Amino acid sequence: MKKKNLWLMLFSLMVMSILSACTDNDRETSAAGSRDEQDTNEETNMEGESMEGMMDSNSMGEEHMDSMMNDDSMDNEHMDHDEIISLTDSTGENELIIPPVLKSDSQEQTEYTLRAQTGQTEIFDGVQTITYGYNGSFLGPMLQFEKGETVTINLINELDEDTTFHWHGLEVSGNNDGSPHNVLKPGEESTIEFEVTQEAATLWFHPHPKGQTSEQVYNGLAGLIYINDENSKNLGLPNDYGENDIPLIFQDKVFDDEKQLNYDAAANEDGTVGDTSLINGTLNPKLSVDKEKVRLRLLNGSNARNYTFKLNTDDDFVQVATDGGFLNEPVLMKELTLTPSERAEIIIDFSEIDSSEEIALIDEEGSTLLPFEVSNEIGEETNIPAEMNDFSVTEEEKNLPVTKEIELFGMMDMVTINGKKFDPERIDFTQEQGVTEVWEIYNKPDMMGGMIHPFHIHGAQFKIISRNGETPPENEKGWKDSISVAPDETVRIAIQFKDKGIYMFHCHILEHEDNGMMGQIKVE
Ligand SMILES: [Cu+2]
Repeated sequence: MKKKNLWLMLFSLMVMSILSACTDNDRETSAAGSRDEQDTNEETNMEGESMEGMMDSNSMGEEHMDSMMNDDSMDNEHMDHDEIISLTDSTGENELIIPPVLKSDSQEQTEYTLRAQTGQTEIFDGVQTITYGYNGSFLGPMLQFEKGETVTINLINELDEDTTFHWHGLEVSGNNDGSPHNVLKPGEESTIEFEVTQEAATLWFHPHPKGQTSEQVYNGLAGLIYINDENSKNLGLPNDYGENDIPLIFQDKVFDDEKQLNYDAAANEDGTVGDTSLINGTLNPKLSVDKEKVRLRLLNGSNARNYTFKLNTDDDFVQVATDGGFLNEPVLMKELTLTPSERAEIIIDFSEIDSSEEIALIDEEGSTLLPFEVSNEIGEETNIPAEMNDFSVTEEEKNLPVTKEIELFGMMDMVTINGKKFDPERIDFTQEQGVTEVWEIYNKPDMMGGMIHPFHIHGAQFKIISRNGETPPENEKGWKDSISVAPDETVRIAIQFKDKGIYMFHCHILEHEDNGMMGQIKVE
C-alpha cells in the first residue's frame, strides 16, 4: 500500500467534496452535515464523524461520485483496499521452531510467570534482530490449561513502556482480561487467578495497551494457549505436541537493510503488512513429518494480513476446530481463510505421501509458506472421529431479536464503530451476565468499496447465526471469538458472557484497533 498516495487522494477528495458542497446549490444539506448537528451533544469524536460523512457515498451527489470514480486522471490502482505485498516463498532451509511448553512454577497447582521483555533474536543467520518476547527474546511459550482448573499467572512488565497481558478467546472476568484498563507500567507486576470454564480450544495471548498494541505485537509479543479437556483427550486426534500436533503462528514482517524490525518505517494506518513470512518466528521454515496424520493449529498472528491456506498439490485437508472449540464433524476443505486473530485446527494426512513428493502449505497467491519434508518413518495411528462436539445454534437463539447493532466503517485512521472512536471513559453497551443476546455486525462500505474488518469480542465465545441472512459455512459452525466481516456484509451472532466486567470489542487489524475502531461493553 502506498500511504502517501492514499493520503494525497483522500486530501483531494476532501477538497473536491468541500468544493462541490459550496457550488452545488440544488443539493440539500448533506447527510454528513445533518448527522454532525445531531451528534454535537454526544461524546462523539468529531474528526472521525466528519470524515465519515466525507467518505460516505450518501453524503455526496451520485454524479460527483461517478465522475470521481471514473476520472482517468486518478490512479485507480491506489483505490484498491486489497492491494497487498506478496509474501516471498519459504526456501525451507530452517526447521520450524516449536514454542516451548511453559512449566508450572508449582507442583501443586498451575502457576505460570510471564515476563514481557525485549531481546535479540537470530532470525537471519549471523544477525541479531531486536525483538520483543515473553520469557524469551521473540514470541512466547505455549501455555497449557485444563478445563476446570484454577490458573494463577504472575505478570511482569520488563519493557520500558506500558503493556497488558490479554487472553484472546478466554472466558475470564473483565479484571483478568488484560484490556487497556489493566495496564502494567514499566517494572510493574501483578498476579491474576481464574478458573478455566470453557472447552478445549487453541487460544492465544498478546498485549492490548491503548494505542500501542500493533507495534508490540509486530515486535514479537504473542503466544499460544491450549485448553485441554476430557473430550479432547478421548477423541484420538493427533496430540503429540511438536510431533504431530503442531502450533503455527503466521506473521508477516518487513525487515530493513540491517535486518531490523522498524515498525515506524513499516507501519501502515490501514494495517501493516510485510513481504517476509515468519512462522513461529522461523524464517524460511520447513516442517519434517512422519507418514501419519498431522494436526496443525493455525493462528493468524499478523497485524493485518488475511491468509488463505491451501496445499500446493490441491489436495483436501480436514478442518476440525474453530477459534473456540471442535466442530461437530470434520469438514473437508480445499482452502481456508483466516483473518487476523482467527484460529483453526486442520489435519493433513501424510500417511500415503511419498517422501519424494513436494508438498507445502501455500497461500492464495501460491507463495510457499511451509514446505513439508515427509520421512519414510511410519508415524502414530490416529483418528479423525466423525463426531467431535455437540455445538448447536438453537431455534430460540435464531429467533431472538437483534439487541445490539454494530456498524464498522472507515479506513486508515478514520475508522469508527457506530460512528465513534474508542474512549476508555465511555461504555457503549451493557449486557447481563449469562444472558444470550443477538448482535448484528454490519461492515458499511466506503466510496472505495471498503475492506474486510476482522471483528473480535473479548471475554466470550459466540455463535454465528447468519451471514447476510444465510446459514454460515460448515467450517464456521463452531465457537468463534473473531469473525471476518466483508464490505456490505451483515453477520448475526448469539453471544453470552459467563463473567462480569468491561470487555472490548474491536477490529483486529491492529492499526485499526489502535486508531480507535473499538468499543466497550459492560457485563453486569
Ligand atoms: Cu478494521
